[in-house]
Amino acid sequence: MTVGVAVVGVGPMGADHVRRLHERTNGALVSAIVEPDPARAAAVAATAPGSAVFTGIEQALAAGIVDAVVVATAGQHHSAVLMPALEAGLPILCEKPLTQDSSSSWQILEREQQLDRPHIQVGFMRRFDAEYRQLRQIVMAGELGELLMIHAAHRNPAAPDWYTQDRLINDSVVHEFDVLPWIADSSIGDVEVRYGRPNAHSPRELREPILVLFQLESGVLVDVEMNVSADFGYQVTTEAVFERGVVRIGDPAGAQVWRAGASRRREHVDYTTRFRDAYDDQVQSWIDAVRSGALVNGPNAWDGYRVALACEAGLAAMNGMRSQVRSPQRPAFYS
Ligand code: ISE
Repeated sequence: MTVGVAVVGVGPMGADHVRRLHERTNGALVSAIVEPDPARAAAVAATAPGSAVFTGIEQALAAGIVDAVVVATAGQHHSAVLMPALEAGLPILCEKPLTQDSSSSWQILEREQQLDRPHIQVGFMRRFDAEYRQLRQIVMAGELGELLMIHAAHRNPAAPDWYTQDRLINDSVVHEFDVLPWIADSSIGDVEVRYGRPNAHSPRELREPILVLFQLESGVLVDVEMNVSADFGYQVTTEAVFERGVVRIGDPAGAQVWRAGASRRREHVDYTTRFRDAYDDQVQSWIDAVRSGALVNGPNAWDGYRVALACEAGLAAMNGMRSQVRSPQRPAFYS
């Protein structure tokens, strides 16, 4: 069976998914592109010949050509796409965040639980990155003793126009709130935010870089430098400190060239290249899960909800409060 996928929202992320599904994913085709901007829709549809263009998810679903849905609109529009897709009983890969806050995420969980099993996978693609996976394995195997601390850096070259202060948490640190507890196999207890010296090159309305500190229930202490005006390139690194060693991941691969008294290695400039393999593996394994009937093979809506709770604590922490992350009971549906 070839899975006909509707990609909803074809900004940079959605357009990247369309290309990936069309060019590099086995067992899938882009059957529908849902996008209200006609020029953007036409430009992206041209990269996936055979796809039909719609302005709303309901029309695409009514056309009877959609087996699965990728949600790549801005986060505040996710609920409006997730609800009809769940209503139609379709498998969904939803870009992060699941929704814009925990109460709307909870509504999604309630609706999803009316189905026979989880249908939503959340696009926390870092869980498919080979180095994060290796680090998790080292933690799980205990080969370096217990994990004690994690130092992470998440640096973007520059913030886009639409980037606002809350996005430091909801759009960017959201990844660390998912992947670092996953690596450490422990939930976030509380969150604190400290501000660095302001970067004169940051957009005026942004107060950053920030240092996000969180303690996991296991006691592991995590610090994340979130910096969206790093200028030199796109860099996401993690250094994990164990009882008997240190593991560092995320440094650029490829040739290191020594020349004229200096050594040089290329750095990434955006996430689509830094995490290209992780995105490809995520989408391929989701399509495989859809074809096998498993529907989800990766972080699910419950994970998305837990991260939404962490983001709320992170937003409160940006206002100076050290904030506890609520830890509700996981419904049996997600176990
Ligand atoms: C963006 O939305 C992403 O998901 C990137 O991975 C992240 O590095 C960036 O900060 C976000 O704005």
